Amino acid sequence: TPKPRVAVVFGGRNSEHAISVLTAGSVLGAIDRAKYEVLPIGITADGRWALAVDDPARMAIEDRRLPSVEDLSESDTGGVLLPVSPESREVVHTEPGQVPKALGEVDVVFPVLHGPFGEDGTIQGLLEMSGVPYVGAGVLASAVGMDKEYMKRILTSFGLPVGPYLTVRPREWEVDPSAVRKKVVDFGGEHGWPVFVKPARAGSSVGISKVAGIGGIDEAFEKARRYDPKVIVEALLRGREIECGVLEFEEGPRASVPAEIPPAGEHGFYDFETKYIDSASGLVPAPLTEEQTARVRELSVRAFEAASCEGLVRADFFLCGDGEFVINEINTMPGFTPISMYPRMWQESGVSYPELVDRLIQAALNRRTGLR
Ligand code: G1L
Repeated sequence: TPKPRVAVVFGGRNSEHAISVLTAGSVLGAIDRAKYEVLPIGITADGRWALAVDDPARMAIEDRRLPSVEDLSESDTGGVLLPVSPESREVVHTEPGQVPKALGEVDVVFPVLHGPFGEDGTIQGLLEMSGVPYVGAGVLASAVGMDKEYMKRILTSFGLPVGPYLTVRPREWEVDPSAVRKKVVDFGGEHGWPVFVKPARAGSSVGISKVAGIGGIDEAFEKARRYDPKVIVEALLRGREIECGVLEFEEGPRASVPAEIPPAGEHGFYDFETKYIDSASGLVPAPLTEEQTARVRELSVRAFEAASCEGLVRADFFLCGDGEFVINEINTMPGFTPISMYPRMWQESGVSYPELVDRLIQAALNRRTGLR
């Protein structure tokens, strides 16, 4: 029987292009070539889709230079790969090594894309239309994972503890900014200063401000609104930062050993570099009691279920002074190089990086052929 063709789609038009290429390099290096045929598909910074060289070594930082799809493309596909129905696959099937003309020519897609059009449900929708299974969260869970407001609403409705927050919709700010200022001041008065002002939907830590009082509100809103006109205000949660990975097994989702992120440096919050590059500082496993460990693992699996996740999710918590966990966010596309927290938590739980990649691909392949 022919090997399943796995398309690893990476790059894209976003500020985290290089992180995506680095991650795709790790994934490509870990996929079992005896079991799968691999198709690396890069999206250039200006949005062209291209078959990339299948050489993980060229997808690393070299001479302090970040990798980009531009330097890796073999041949353009001539635009976005079009969705085709599964039936037309026989007609258009491409030989190994050739440029595919449609997304339907692959058996499973492994998306490694950040931010808008990557982890927000849009590429997942394109893949649904193509009839191609893909690794990770579906349209709904991806969109929920991207929108801090709906993430909190859904987690809350499933009985999960979330921190205090305020949503400011686009028109509210546009029509009556002084009413919004008052709401934020009342919120700060009730939950304490500083508060965080964040774009409701943004891939990473961009557009976030720590606001100490009324004077900082306008600047923070202008900054957040550059990324999303919907803004969320959050209280500063004091507590230890604990993370936990959930992975889908044949029998259902399971939680990894949790990890602890030591208090952040100068930015005052867990910034982009810490998250994707410098995750080596995380403690795995987190020094927690047996009860705390059991609790955070249980909450993580419940968060996976609440958002209808598939494949995997990383759930991030604060362990507050009262001993209670508060869920800060879920991430359907967590940092995913071998030194990132999610793979490290699974490594410590007995699942190696290549095993993790294989499990995720298998879960995706089983999905369409099984019940869905
Ligand atoms: F496909 C998975 F496994 F679901 C998956 C895909 C992508 C997990 C994690 C990621 N991560 C990334 O793509 C990224 C961290 C490079 C950007 Cl969101």
